[in-house]
Amino acid sequence: MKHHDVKYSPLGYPKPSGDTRGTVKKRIFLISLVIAIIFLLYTSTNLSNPSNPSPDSDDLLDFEPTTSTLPTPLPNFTNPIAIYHNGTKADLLLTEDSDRLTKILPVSHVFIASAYYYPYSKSLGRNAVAINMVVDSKNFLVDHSTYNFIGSNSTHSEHSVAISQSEAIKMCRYAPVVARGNSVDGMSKLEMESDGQKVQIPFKMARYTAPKPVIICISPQFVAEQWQIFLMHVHVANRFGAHMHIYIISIVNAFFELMKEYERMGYITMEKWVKMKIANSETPYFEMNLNTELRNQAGALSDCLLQYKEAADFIAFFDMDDVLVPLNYPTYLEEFTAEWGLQTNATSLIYGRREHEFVKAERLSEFSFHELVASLRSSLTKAGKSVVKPHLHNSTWIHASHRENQTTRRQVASPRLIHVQRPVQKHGSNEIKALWKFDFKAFNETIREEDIQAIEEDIWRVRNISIIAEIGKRLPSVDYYFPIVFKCYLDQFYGRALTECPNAEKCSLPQRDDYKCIHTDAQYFSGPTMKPFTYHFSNHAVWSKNYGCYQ
Ligand SMILES: *[C@@H]1O[C@H](CO)[C@@H](O)[C@H](O)[C@H]1NC(C)=O
Ligand SMILES: *[C@@H]1O[C@H](CO)[C@@H](O)[C@H](O)[C@H]1NC(C)=O
Ligand SMILES: *[C@@H]1O[C@H](CO)[C@@H](O)[C@H](O)[C@H]1NC(C)=O
Ligand SMILES: *[C@@H]1O[C@H](CO)[C@@H](O)[C@H](O)[C@H]1NC(C)=O
Ligand SMILES: *[C@@H]1O[C@H](CO)[C@@H](O)[C@H](O)[C@H]1NC(C)=O
Ligand SMILES: *[C@@H]1O[C@H](CO)[C@@H](O)[C@H](O)[C@H]1NC(C)=O
Ligand SMILES: *[C@@H]1O[C@H](CO)[C@@H](O)[C@H](O)[C@H]1NC(C)=O
Ligand SMILES: CC(=O)N[C@H]1CO[C@H](CO)[C@@H](O)[C@@H]1O
Repeated sequence: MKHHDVKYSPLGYPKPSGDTRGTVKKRIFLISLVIAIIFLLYTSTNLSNPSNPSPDSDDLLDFEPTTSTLPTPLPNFTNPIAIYHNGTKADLLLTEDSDRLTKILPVSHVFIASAYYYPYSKSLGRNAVAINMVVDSKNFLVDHSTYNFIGSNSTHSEHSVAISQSEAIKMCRYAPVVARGNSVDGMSKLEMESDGQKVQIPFKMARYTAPKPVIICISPQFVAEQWQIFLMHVHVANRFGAHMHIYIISIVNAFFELMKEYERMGYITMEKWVKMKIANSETPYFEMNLNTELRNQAGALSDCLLQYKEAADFIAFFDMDDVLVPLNYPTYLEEFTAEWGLQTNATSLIYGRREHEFVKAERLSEFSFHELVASLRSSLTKAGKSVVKPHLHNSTWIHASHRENQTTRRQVASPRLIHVQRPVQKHGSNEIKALWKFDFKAFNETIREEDIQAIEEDIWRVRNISIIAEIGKRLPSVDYYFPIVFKCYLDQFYGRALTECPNAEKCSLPQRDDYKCIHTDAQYFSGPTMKPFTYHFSNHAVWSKNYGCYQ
């Protein structure tokens, strides 16, 4: 894809407008990620009844039960204890930079982020299986490769072949891949097979109902602290009839508690997104997180697609700081339906994004939606984000699927996403403003006064709930991680040609005693050495208080 050769912007269709000055900084992409952020592999947490994870049921139960221990093997799971050296055999971890994109290894390592079973799928057929993974894409031809799997119920086992599609970018060794195939009725066990060897992996039942017909999938957040952007997004989404499905790697404690309350109220679903780890290996490998694009953001969004494939009418793949306000209709459902009506062969709607700044309230008690909107200022438009009908896609990428024929993308002229990647502190240094300049002018999107008022009243209502008012007192009032991550991205890859796989793995995130995070953790498993594919995965993800503020 083109974006390797241009200044890095994870857009399949780099068509910036208003970028005539060509300053590299203007091309910078993912600021959203700084705030909104990304990543890591995700694990199925509930094998028994995963299709209806009640928003409330898992809060405390899935909190880290004890300090992490060695993974317990699944039934029939081959765990070669003999070679297990405290998680990793150091001499097998390859670090030579010159080899990262070329070295051929004895096996291709695969990390399974999630797998879904569909008794029936409109697009995938009966008893479909979709496996969402990260695959070593330099060891063999990743495109069009197939994966063998065995699905079983109590009476039958069936060998099947899953065909795959990748959302690879050249600079990263590991590629996000979704493979899909079909298996038995009432599948209760799923195994991956390579050359006669197999390993059982966890899977979840796809969802058949969604809280709302429109789901907004939010890229994984790490060291998340910008609760003002969350409040803006969640109340806008709710007003216009969408449910947010938010991937989280790490988040400051009070913000986590705030989100949990919104989850209890049914506005959002929080999804644990975990780091990828190779529990053990007998063959050499490159570290996965370091060699995967942006914490496998594409994998998180594909997970969301696969999870709601049968349940949602429309799925939007946005960042936390990409806020869409419908222009012509009172709901997203009507707006997207009407937009599709204008081009019935469309495979996605692409909403452009305008950079925005706004002045942040320092405290929840002072948060005013009127004031926030009044402080919004618009700048140039950048390439957008996609909204899809889920049956038309089997995978996606950060902006839109690489696998989609670009001629059937419908570029929506207006409205555009209000990309609030520039929160301005009332007090505090706002150093990012100096490092990364935009020419902000008058706000140039439409939010109707009646909507502003209704959103304001909803915020008042929520803020009046005593537990939320109490959490509000502990939310951070000044930025801490936002400028650190932003500067790291700026140093590493924003606004220039990629020279390495883009991600925040090398960012140094200082830890503070007075600023703690909830971070995901999980049990990690590695299957036996299998050729060509050796599988790794996690299970039983938890929210951990002990992991720290890391991405
Ligand atoms: C195993 O790993 C843990 C955590 O990374 C570390 O604290 C411990 O020292 C390691 N033990 C050995 C024997 O390497
Ligand atoms: C998705 O997978 C199904 C089943 O393999 C296939 O029929 C369909 O064409 C795929 N859709 C896309 C957009 O690749
Ligand atoms: C197991 O799968 C086979 C093949 O799909 C099917 O015929 C059979 O009814 C299934 N058995 C159960 C118990 O679901
Ligand atoms: C899709 O529809 C648009 C407008 O309705 C038309 O211009 C275009 O040729 C169509 N594309 C295909 C591939 O049918
Ligand atoms: C995209 O669709 C158009 C119209 O159907 C077709 O001519 C073109 O070959 C397709 N491009 C690709 C890359 O499949
Ligand atoms: C708002 O955007 C439209 C379309 O991009 C443009 O024509 C108009 O001049 C802009 N208005 C302001 C006040 O910037
Ligand atoms: C919130 O509480 C205040 C005082 O406790 C009350 O005056 C106000 O009407 C409440 N607002 C809503 C929307 O419930
Ligand atoms: C393939 C395999 O090893 N299957 C075994 C899985 O575990 C059950 C019960 O523990 C055995 O009965 C199977 O033979």
